[in-house]
Amino acid sequence: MSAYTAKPALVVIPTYNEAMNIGPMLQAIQGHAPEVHILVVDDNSQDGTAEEVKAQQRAAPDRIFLLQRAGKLGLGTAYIAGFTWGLDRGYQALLEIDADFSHDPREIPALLHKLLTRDVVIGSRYILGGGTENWHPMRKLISKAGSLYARSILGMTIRDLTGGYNAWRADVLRTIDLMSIRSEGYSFQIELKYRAFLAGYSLNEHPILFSERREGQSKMSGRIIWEAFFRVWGLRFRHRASNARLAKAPEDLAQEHVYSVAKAGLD
Ligand SMILES: Nc1nc2c(ncn2[C@@H]2O[C@H](COP(=O)(O)OP(=O)(O)OP(=O)(O)O)[C@@H](O)[C@H]2O)c(=O)[nH]1
Ligand SMILES: [Mg+2]
Repeated sequence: MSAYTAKPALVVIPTYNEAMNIGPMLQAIQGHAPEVHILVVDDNSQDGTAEEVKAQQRAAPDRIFLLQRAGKLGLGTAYIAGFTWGLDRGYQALLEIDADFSHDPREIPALLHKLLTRDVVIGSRYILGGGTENWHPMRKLISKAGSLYARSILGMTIRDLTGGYNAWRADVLRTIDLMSIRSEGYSFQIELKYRAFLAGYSLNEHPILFSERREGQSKMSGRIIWEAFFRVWGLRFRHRASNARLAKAPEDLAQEHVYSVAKAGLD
C-alpha cells in the first residue's frame, strides 16, 4: 500500500467544448477530494474550455494539469493520452470522470478508498444503490440493454460495462497495453474493463447515480453506439484466440500469473 498512498491519485477528465462545466467541476473535485491531482485532456475545444482550465490552474499549478491536443481525436485516445501521462509520472491510482457533472465528484473519495483493496473500481448505475436520474426511458433501455448484451457476449458479471466513472490501479493500466486499444466511446470503456478481466484483475462495482449533463451538448452519437454493438464481437474473438494461445502454453501462463501477482504484492 505504501507506494499507492505516497502519491496522490490522478483524476483524468477528457473535454470537448465543456467551458461551462469544467470550471465548476475542477472546483467541486478540489472541494470533495482536495488531495488529488487533476489532468484535463482537451481536444482544442473552440468554446474556451482550455482557458477555463488555465484560470483554475493559476491557483493550483501543482495540482491541476492540462494536456492540449490538436483537434477532436476521440474519447478513447484522450484517455490513453491522459493515462500515459499519469503513468509516466508515477501516479499509482488513476480515475476517469466526465466533465459535465453526470458523474458526481462527491463519490471520488469512496472510489479511491475501495481501490486500496481492489485492482479496479467501477462506478455502476446498475447495481443496488446505483441509478440514472432524469433519463428518458428509451436511453435507459439502450444503456441497460447495451451492458447486458456486452456482458453476455464477453462472459463477464460486471453490470455496468459502458460507464466512464472508474478508478484504476496503475499496475492494471500498465498490463493491459493501452496503446493497442482502438475503441472509442462506449466500447473503449467496455474494452478497458474486458482487458483487465482477461488479465485476471479483480473488478469491483460501486453504486453511482448518473445525472443528465449539467450544461452543453452531448458528444456521443449513433455511430459510437453502433461501434460498441459490433466491437464486442471483435473483443470476444480476440479472447478466444488468446485462450487458444494459453491452452498451448500453460507454463507461460503460470509464469505470467506469478509475475502479475508478484507485481501486485509490491504495492
Ligand atoms: N478530449 C476529448 N473529450 C471528449 C471527446 N468526446 C467526448 N469527450 C468528453 O468525454 C466526456 C463524455 O462525453 P459526453 O458527451 O458527456 O458523453 P455521454 O455522457 O455519454 O453523453 P451525455 O449524457 O449526453 O452527456 C465529456 O467530458 C466530454 O467532453 C473527444 O473527442 N475528446
Ligand atoms: Mg455526459
